[in-house]
Amino acid sequence: MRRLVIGTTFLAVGACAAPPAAMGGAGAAIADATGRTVARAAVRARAGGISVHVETTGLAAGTYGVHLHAVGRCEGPAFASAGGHWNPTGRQHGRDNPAGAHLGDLPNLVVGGDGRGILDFTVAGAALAGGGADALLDSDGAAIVVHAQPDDYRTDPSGNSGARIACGVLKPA
Ligand SMILES: [Cu+2]
Ligand SMILES: [Zn+2]
Repeated sequence: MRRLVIGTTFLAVGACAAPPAAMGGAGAAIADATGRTVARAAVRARAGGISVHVETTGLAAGTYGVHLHAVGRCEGPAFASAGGHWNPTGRQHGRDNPAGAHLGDLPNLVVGGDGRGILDFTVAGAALAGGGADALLDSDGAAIVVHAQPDDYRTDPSGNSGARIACGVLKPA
């Protein structure tokens, strides 16, 4: 029932404001289990895929696995509610896995000693919206999740990237 109401709100906003822009991009504030925003993400539709930009100013120096997850719900502290990696093509995890990769697999986010890190990646062959079941923003939405450890780009289903430490729901922007 709650999701139905949210969906109606999005429709209303799209109808009154700018539908093309709403279909072309999405954004997320990525928050840790305490609710503190540690990173922001922007996703854009582009020819032949979607581009993902993640920027952090609030994580400890290190290397973190980051993925697009299949469900737009972030309930801490474990963020299991975001589901598995976004995987509309039915592959295994990781670009170095012969049976990979998930469309939601992204490169690791590297954070320097100043707490800053940027990730830019284009997911080829992916769709942002458009109503299809294989679009990222489908009926149950999508989330972007930061993990405690680096992704090894190979181990199914999550690259041995450890606990989910932060999560953001992607919303049309
Ligand atoms: Cu993940
Ligand atoms: Zn994956």
